[in-house]
Amino acid sequence: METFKSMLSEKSIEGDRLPFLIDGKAIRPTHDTYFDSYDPTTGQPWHKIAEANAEDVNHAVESSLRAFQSSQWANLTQTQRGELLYKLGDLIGTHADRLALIETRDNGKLLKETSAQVSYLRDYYRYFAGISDKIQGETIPLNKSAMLNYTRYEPLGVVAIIVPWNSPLNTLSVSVAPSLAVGNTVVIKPSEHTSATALEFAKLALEAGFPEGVVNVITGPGETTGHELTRHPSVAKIAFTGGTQTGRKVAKNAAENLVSCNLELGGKSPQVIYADADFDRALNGVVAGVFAASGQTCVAGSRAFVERPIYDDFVQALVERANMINIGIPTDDKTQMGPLALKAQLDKVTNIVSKSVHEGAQIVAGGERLKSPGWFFPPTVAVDVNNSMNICKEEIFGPVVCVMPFDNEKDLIKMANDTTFGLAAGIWTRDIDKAMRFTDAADAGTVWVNTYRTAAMMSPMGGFKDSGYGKHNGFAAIDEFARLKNVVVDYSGKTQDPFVIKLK
Ligand code: TXE
Repeated sequence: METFKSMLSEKSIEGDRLPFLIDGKAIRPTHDTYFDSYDPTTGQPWHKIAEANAEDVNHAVESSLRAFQSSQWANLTQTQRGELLYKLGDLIGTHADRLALIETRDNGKLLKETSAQVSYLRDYYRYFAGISDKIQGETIPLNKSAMLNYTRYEPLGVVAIIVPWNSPLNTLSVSVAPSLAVGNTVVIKPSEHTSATALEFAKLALEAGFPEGVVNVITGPGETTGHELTRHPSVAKIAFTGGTQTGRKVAKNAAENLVSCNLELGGKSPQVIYADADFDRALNGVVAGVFAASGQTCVAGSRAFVERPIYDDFVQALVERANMINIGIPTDDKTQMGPLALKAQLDKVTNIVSKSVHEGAQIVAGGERLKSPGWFFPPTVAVDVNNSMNICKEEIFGPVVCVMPFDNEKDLIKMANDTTFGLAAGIWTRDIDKAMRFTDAADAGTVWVNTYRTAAMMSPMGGFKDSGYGKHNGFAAIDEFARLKNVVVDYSGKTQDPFVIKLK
């Protein structure tokens, strides 16, 4: 505990209490209310988080609005904004070990995974640093003479960013980086379960030179703090990552204020394995897709469809691999799967798996929580399942894969798309025709061929159907976090008939 305490910098910490970061200052909650944040590896609390009420939320949003309107921020050139983003990326790189360790302590993810994510973030900010002075509209010729018609991108204002507990720094960054590149300011509300790194991040933003108030962080539960933030009238845009039911509530608040939101919600993604696939690579891809991060990724490939001729062999090999996975302390380099991040998550996974047995599923690997301290659930393989069973319908967000056989392409596509979600899909085959037909037919925002979970800051990412709407990454993210204005200039010097539209 001590080592971790000292890793959270002294300025933001009062004992083990983490206040908000608003206007560049550590701010205590109005009613001095704090709640416990737990370490999933031990199941014990390790620090306290400040709980923001409506007044605190208002304070944060108004501070970000002032920053948005301040000349200190609004008058920066695009290149200067890019320089700040680049500096932020550098600082993330410098503090990578510390950030990764805090995140691991907070959500139980493997240290090697959080370390890789933080290194990626350094490059992520550099990428948007590069984009910031390349955000440009276009000149669009009109079929009319002596007219100039062009578009320009403008910042929106205050962007509210609400993120979940599975990859806090990563999920906040996919909205923060493009928001700042465009010239918005942000109020971040991390998950109440994993708030520590967002606060550390905001301090690095200050150190990088972002003016006070450009990056504010408030903390607290979703139903109160998150709700107040999403209904605040000065919020111009909401970027939400989390569960589908919460996404609906957020979208309702956005609709009430007529602001746009983007929703990165859950998934129940299919992984397809044809008999002609490279067996070992496909097996590895299925393992990586659903057991990495203990299955707590939005793109988890939680339904595997295996072509009948190799179905039995594939299930057997998958069970062997699942049983070999090294479960343990997330900071140990040999560990391959750590705990689940929350006790509620452990209960959810346990319940769904045990209920599936009553519905006729067979659990051929894992299936029950480990009898050790902490919230560990083993890699679990379910067979004799179908898409009408809850285990195949609900996003489990744990290390559980349902494996189903298929006999032909038509059935496969029907089964793969038979889900309310549409985030990602994967296919393993050596037949390019089959692969391409599947990429066309898959009802998913991202389709991977002979790879899985390959994310990149250049690739637009975001789901369809109950997986939400809007895109992160690449230039697509600029469209999400900017408004596009069209300007039409008539330089003919002529006066038109006011009652007839100009045709030429
Ligand atoms: O997510 P929530 P939870 C899925 C996963 C998981 C389920 C629930 O299946 O089991 O969602 O997880 C804030 N207004 N995913 O309960 O509740 C909340 O404080 C505004 C998938 O943790 O959606 C947190 O900051 N905000 C997912 C964030 O929303 C509200 C990742 C996410 O919390 C709010 C996480 C409200 N009314 C869970 N209620 C993915 N796709 O990556 C909550 N929040």
